[in-house]
This record gives sequence, C-alpha cells and structure tokens, in this order.
Amino acid sequence: MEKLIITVALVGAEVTRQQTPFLPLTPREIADEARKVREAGASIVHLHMRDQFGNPSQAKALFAEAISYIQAETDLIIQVSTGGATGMSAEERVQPVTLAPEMASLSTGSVNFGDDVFSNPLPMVREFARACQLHHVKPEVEVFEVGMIQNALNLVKQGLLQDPLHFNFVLGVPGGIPATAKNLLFLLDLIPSSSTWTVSGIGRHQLSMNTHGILLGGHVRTGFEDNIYYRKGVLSEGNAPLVTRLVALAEIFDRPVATPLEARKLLGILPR
Ligand code: KMH
Ligand code: ZN
Repeated sequence: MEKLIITVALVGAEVTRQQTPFLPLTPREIADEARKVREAGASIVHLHMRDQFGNPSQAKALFAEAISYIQAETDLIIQVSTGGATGMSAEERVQPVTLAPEMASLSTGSVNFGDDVFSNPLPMVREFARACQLHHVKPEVEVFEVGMIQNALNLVKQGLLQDPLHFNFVLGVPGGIPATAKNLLFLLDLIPSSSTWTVSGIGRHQLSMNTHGILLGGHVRTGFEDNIYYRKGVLSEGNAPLVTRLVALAEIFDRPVATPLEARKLLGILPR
C-alpha cells in the first residue's frame, strides 16, 4: 500500500480554550503546534486562524503570518481552510487562497452543522474553485454529505477541478453523514479510481475512522478541529499525541508514514 499521509487540522473554527487549554490560537502558537506535529510525523496542516479574541477569522494577514513561520521552520504542506466558520461571507472565506498556499479545502455543497448551516451554494463553490486554479492551489474536496461527491465530479466536467481529485471524507458532523464503516465504504464507491482520499471522524469517531483509512489504503486527518480527546474524558495534550498514536498504528498495519515531499508526489503537488 501507499505511504500514509497524515493531515492535522490544528485548531478549526469551533473549539474554544474553555473546552481545551491546549488549543493554539495565535499565529505563533499555531506555527509552534505545526512544528510539533511535523516532528511527530504529519505532512499536511489544515489551517484556520483566530483573531485576538480567539474568534474564527479568515483574515489574510493572520494566515500570512502563520504561514511565514511554518514555512521558515518546517517543510509541511500548508492547506488553508476556505470553510472558515458558518455564517462567514464568500469574500471573507476565500481570502487565504490569494496567498497561493499549496492546498486549500473546498466544500462542494451545503450541510446542516449542529444547529447551524454550513452554506456552500454552487456558484460560490465554483468561484472558490476558480480562485484555486488562478493561484495554482490544489483543492481538497471536503465531503460532509454524499451529494458533495457528485457536485465535485460536475466541477471536473465544467473544467473547474482537475483529475485526479483528492477527497476528505468528514464523517460524524451532527447534521452530516454519520461516522460508520458502512458509510465510508459507500462514499469510497462513488469516487473515481484515480482519486486520493483521506478520512476525518468527528469527536469519538476520529480514531475509528482514521483506522479504517489506514486499513483501506486511504490517508488520515486528525487534530483538534475534529476531536480534542485522547480517549474518553482525557484531553489530548496538544495535537502531536494524536499524530504519534496514528504513526504507531500505521507501523502496526505496515503503512509507513509519508514525508511532506512524498505526500506532494502522491497528491501531484508540483514543486514551486
Ligand atoms: N468550520 C466548518 C464550518 C473547511 O475548513 O473547509 C467548516 C470547515 C471546513 O472547517
Ligand atoms: Zn476546517
């Protein structure tokens, strides 16, 4: 099987310091956390930013600051979020793509998100896909619901996304597709065989979904955006312990972990 790409969603938009004191918030803290997960074995960081009050922000300057630290201190692939937080405008959300990072997330449909709606009307998705093309950014198609796969395939037909696609299946968001092995297999059946894919599980489903990803030859996403616990009732003391555990699992299942350079090759990200 291919080497395993570990992505870490370091901070997300929803988790708070009240929930975990280990959450990095400032660009400096986020970059320090990036360094630690790289040392633990990650090759991609999925980035969100927070303002000085800890609230989610898509401000270009905050991304630019964190990215400059991460690039100076690591060889990680940087994937910016275009999801931001529910309720943000398209203009707000697309800002970090204009920094021309190597990757950006791209959700290809709308979904209930707890009591909120994560709204991604198709004209906006097309605009984000065009921004990715303009800045030579590799999109990661975020799949929270099954219809989002067909939407992504339609974008390929429209020339707005390129084969091979890279998918991230996010299972277990309240309002989205539930985190079961059967659902993961169902989603996998719908993507082109040329695709690469990774899997994220929300909350207590993170480790089981990641394990399925390792066994099925996919890749895995961990991190505080999706889950803050190491095990039931025990907070993870940073993102790195979650990575270290995945590296150990990958070793058991004979999936050596990809370096960022190897991950770039697997994902078709060209050297800049
Ligand atoms: N914060 C969620 C509403 C992404 O980063 O692309 C959406 C999200 C997806 O986090
Ligand atoms: Zn995100």
